[in-house]
Parts: sequence; structure tokens; C-alpha cells
Amino acid sequence: MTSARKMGLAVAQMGPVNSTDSRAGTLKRLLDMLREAKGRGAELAVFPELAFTTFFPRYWMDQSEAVARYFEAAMPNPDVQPLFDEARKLGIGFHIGYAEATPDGHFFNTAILVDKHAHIVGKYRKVHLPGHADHRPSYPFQHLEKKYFEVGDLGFKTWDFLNTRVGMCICNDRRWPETYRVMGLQGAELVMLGYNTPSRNNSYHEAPHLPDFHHLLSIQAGAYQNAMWVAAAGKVGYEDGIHMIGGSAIVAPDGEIVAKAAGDTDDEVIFFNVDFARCDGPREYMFNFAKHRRTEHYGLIVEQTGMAERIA
Ligand code: ING
Repeated sequence: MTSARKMGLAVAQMGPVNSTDSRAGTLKRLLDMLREAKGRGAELAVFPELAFTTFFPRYWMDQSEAVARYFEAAMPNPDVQPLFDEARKLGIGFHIGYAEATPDGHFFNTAILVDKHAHIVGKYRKVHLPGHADHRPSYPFQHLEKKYFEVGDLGFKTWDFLNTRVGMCICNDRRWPETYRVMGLQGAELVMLGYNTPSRNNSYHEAPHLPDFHHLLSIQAGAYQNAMWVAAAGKVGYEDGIHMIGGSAIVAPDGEIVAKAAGDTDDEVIFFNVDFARCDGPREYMFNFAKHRRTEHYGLIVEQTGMAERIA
């Protein structure tokens, strides 16, 4: 009988972070949710993408202005140090997303994994950057991640952490099956991610229920098809007047949603006692990669980027 491999896992869904909100006020919210996560029995708390600020890629501005207002020049730094100090005091790890400006002049949409001693265990830089790089004034809002961030250069790594193996991704990454598969092939049993997803995309009409559906479809499929847990933490509500979907959730390796945030405005912590033994059956049977995958037929996935010309 292998030792029980369990983890108290919390996902912290944030209400809006408006551009007029102070950094100190936002940090206090994060501290309150970290304390609530600890109180619920969590050993790890997952926070959203770009958690310290508003989702600024909805605005057009010069890179220098964006960097000055929204990027972190170091991690930790005085603005966020209290979060690291509280994590150490409480003895809880956390995952959080932020805009990273590197000392040598590079810019990434980044997330880190921090252990209960407040040491940064791992870093991920967002690979799939959605939206556009040019200014589109006719749009109701911009989505300028391709302008403000470079494509992540760290790939999809995994780390042995709290008696399991974990990986990270960010927001749009969760929609691409390759994201989970690359980490699943490394043996990840939990992928954590933050997201900031508008309820309406800014370029074509889709039925109002679809953004919520596609969010859950993506993380449930990723979990199921790789026999892994997925924890997704979003920002929700009207942020600077733009509505962001919530639906933060913890998904089991069989694809079932075991915990889901219900709110549409407020900060909300959800929790589940994750048992990594739930990966075992699916990995032995349905998604036994070694037994069932046929890589000799998968070449196009890495050889070809775009879709072939459509027939009409
Ligand atoms: N957000 C979105 C996501 O993939 C997006 C991208 C933009 C979706 C606009 C819908 C409408 O969830 C991020 N930050 O990747």
C-alpha cells in the first residue's frame, strides 16, 4: 500500500481588480485569501493570472508606461513581500501570476510556485499569447498580450512538490491540449493556472453562455485526457467595466469538477482534499501513455504550425 498522497488544495478566485484600486488594497485581499486558504486546511493556494493588478492588456499604452505601472522588476519586491512573509508565517505554499520585467529587458506574462518557506520553487512564462499586437480602436476593448509580452521561453516544466509532481500554465494555455500533454508526459499529477477571461471576446460574436462553457470544457478535457488534477483560479466580475468570467474550479483526473466558485463579484476561496491516487486507475488503463499512444502518427503536431488551407 503506497503512502497516502494527499494535498489540501485551495483556489482563490478574485473579484475585479480595477485600475483605480491601490496595490496595497489588492495585496490585502490576497493576504486575506491566503489566510482563509490556510484556515480551510490548504497546503497550497492558487491565485489568478496578473493577480497584483488589473488586466492591463485591455488597454493601449506605450511599453514604458505599461512596465512602469504594471510590471514587477523583481520577485519578490517590496510591494509583494508581505505575501511571501505571510506564506512563511502560515506555512502554506502558493502559485501566483504577474507581469515580469527581467533585468536584461525582457517582458513576460509569468507565474511562480512558492513553497511554505516562501522560496520560489518554479517559474513559468506564458507560451500561448492570445489577441493582437496592433491597436484596434474600433474594438470595445483591446487584448494586447502579443504587444506587452514575449512568448514564454521556459517551456512547460514540472516540479516535484508536496509529495507529487506539479506543472503550471496561464489562461489561454489551458485551451491548447499540447499544454497538458507535455506536462502529462513528464508525469505531472496537478497542473495549476490562473486566468483573466472576458465574458465577451473582442473580435467576433459568440453566444453568451459559451465563454463559461469553453473554460470548463478546456480544463476538464485537459484533466481527463492526461489523468491529472487541474486547479484554475480566475478573476471575476466587472473589472474596469469589462465583465470577466469566474468559474474557478478544481477538476479531478476523471474530469469531474470537485469544487467550483459560484460568485460573480467577490473574492472567493474554494477548497478540496486532493488524493493523487485518483490518477492511478486512469493512468493504468485508459490513459496509459506507454501502452496506447502511437507517436509515429503524431508528427504533424510539431512539424506543422498552422492549419492546412480550407477546402472552400
Ligand atoms: N484570456 C483569454 C483566455 O484564453 C481571451 C483570451 C481573450 C479569451 C478575449 C476570450 C476573449 O481565456 C487570456 N488572458 O488568455
